[in-house]
Amino acid sequence: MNWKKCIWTLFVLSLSTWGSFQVQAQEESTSESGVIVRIGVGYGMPVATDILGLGIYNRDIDTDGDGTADGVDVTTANMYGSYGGGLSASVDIGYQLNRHFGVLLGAEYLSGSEVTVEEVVNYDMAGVQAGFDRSVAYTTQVKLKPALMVSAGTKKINPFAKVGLLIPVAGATYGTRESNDPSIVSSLITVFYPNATSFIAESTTRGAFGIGYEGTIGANFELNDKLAVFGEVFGQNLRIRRASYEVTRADLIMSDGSSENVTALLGLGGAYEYTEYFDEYSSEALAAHQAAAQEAYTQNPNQELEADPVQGPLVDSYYGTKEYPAWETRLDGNFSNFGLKVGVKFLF
Ligand SMILES: [Ca+2]
Repeated sequence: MNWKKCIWTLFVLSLSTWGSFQVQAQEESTSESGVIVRIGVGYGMPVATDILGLGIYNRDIDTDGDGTADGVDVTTANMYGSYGGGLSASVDIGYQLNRHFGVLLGAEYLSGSEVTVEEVVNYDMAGVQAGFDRSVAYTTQVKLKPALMVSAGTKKINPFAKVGLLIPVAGATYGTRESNDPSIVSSLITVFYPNATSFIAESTTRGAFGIGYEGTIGANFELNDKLAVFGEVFGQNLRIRRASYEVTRADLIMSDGSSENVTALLGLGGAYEYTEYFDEYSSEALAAHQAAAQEAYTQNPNQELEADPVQGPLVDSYYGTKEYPAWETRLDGNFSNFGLKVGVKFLF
């Protein structure tokens, strides 16, 4: 009986000793602490939860059966999306405190994918596309990313998880609006510019300060004590409130190929060259701001605001210009995404 107990004890002891050797071996071969540099490239899909705008699809229909169009069937659809999808490149610099914990400060550049924000498309009875008016946009963005990283601390394949903040520090969303039928853009265009055949506008939207967050899981594949490659899955949740919206170009292209800058006339359609966004403002303050914009125009009328020298100025105020921005309450944009990143990690 006794020798059985003895052998059993030896067996358990040897197992645990073997186990502790294993742990020691891992601790010795896995780098403990030091400066980390991670360089990665990723691709994120937009997490499309927001309504960006409307898609309106008009199709000619024949209701009385005589073969000619006498009505229009309109299909209206929400356009969902996020401006946060696209290719990204990142650099993280940090410190591995021990086998398990590290702190990082990263910078990530996003080259955003193009998203369709709004569109109107007209189809004839046969379903052939005729006129369209389409707005698309893409974002470029630089984010700072402070994060905490927890690693399993294992040899060769070392799983990790990372949580951190997203702090956008630079970038903008660039929009392009194009139409091959300016009457869709505004019925006023056909009145004042009957020879206009197409319309193109470009815009820049800039954001106010905002913070998002990112969660990541992945694994380092350690090539040696100093060098690893990694793969990770990330999810970024980020919304940015608008600070300003600027129309940088609004041109009508005429049938003779010439173009006419109509930026100053946007106000006729309730859009403006330059808009600023506020959480709140009073009607009294807005009225004073608009009066100042009108007074400034009276003092210094600008020929650029005239649509046609014969017909005289269509716009009699600087409201909606960079000097006297139009005011709107805040909108925000969705920059969330979900994707994959691969890269290399150095430990110094
Ligand atoms: Ca008919």
